[in-house]
Amino acid sequence: MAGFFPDVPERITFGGLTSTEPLSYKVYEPDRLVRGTRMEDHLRIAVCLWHSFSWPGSDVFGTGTFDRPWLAPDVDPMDGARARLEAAFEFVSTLGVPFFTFHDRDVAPEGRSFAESRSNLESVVAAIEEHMARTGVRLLWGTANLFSHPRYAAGAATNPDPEVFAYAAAQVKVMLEMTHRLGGANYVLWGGREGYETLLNTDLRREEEQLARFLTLVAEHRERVGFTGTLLLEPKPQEPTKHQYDYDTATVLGFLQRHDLADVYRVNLEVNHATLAGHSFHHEVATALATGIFGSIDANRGDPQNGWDTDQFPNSVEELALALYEIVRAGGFTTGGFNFDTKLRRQSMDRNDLFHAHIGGIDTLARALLVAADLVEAGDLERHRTARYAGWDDGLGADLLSGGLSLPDIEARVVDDGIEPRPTSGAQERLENVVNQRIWAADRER
Ligand code: XUL
Ligand code: CO
Repeated sequence: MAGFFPDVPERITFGGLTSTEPLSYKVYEPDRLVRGTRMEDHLRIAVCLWHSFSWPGSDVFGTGTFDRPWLAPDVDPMDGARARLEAAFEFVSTLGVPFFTFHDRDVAPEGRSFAESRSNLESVVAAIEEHMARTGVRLLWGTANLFSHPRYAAGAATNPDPEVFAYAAAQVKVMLEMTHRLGGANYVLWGGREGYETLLNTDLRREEEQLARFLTLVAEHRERVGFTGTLLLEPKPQEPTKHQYDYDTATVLGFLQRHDLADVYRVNLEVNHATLAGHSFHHEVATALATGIFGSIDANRGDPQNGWDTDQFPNSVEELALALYEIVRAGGFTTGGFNFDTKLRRQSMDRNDLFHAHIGGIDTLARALLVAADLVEAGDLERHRTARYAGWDDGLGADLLSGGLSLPDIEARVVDDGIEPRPTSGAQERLENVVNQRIWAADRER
């Protein structure tokens, strides 16, 4: 195929587990029905334009290593932006996944003024519109980059300078409108520098108030323009800041409830952000689902030996199967999906490494979905959980929850009824065996 990936077939197809073709899916079959829903519609996979097409492979010790001609210093930035879109849409449609995601500044260069940046973005969005119409690829979410430019060094909404707040608010207004124009299913706000480097110069009370005002303005504008997609906050505990306010799901929920925003915002959970917060990814997904703020997922993982955000492609079926079990059990995504906010390793400099990385991640998700569907269908975990809490459905449990009993009433009941609780097994190891059995069996046909 001509274009940026000349030696890749026009479409990555399903080859199956015995295939020796590296550029084929081993498990992912978009049309395969899993519990009555197509695999593609369960997973709603997206490719991100920033790490995959706008990052040159630089790190804090070295410059870019990747073959990304549109990023070369002698290329006019707007010509580069158009070339990048050609390559990105070629990639996404060859991969055969339904969605992409982008920040305003990944696709269009920053201008010399706010108005010039907006006009750059408008013309690139017009080109995106054409690529979307031509390829059928859709937008899972848009977002504004409020962390790269030096003006945002001390945060965007939480900056001590109100002019920075205003600039960021104007930038989000534009990008929310662009996301709406492109039919985006969600809009994400990752508070990259909404946090602090040192408490010695930070007014926590003011910064919380500023962030709440900012998010209220965004929610109001969503209504004003009639954007029906979901607004998502992306929890992360730190990096680049020492501390990020959207630390984890529970912290975000508390913040939303304090500011009457819990009905409007949901969370975009990232696997390694959970790890950095000292949680399992399973914990973050289960917490978001239990509290009604689950939205979408960034599927990239960390490295267990590193304390920073390596953004690696997912490769653990177990980790994702546990998360997908919660998602499938709860009825699946509504507007969310799995976004590959993933980075190649710096040495993966062949063009095709981008394909190998995504294919592996997508197959991992597909296989995790089969495990999750099997676990839901078999019902062992659900039956155990239901039986474990059965005491709360009626009798004493229902009376305790109804609010009709005071502590003295409860004491009397313990004495009068001769209550003597007997501990029962939590059966953790048996349940872990159930999960493993399904992982080992996941490829039998259903
Ligand atoms: C950073 C991160 C971001 C957001 C979008 O850790 O995950 O790429 O997903 O701004
Ligand atoms: Co992310």
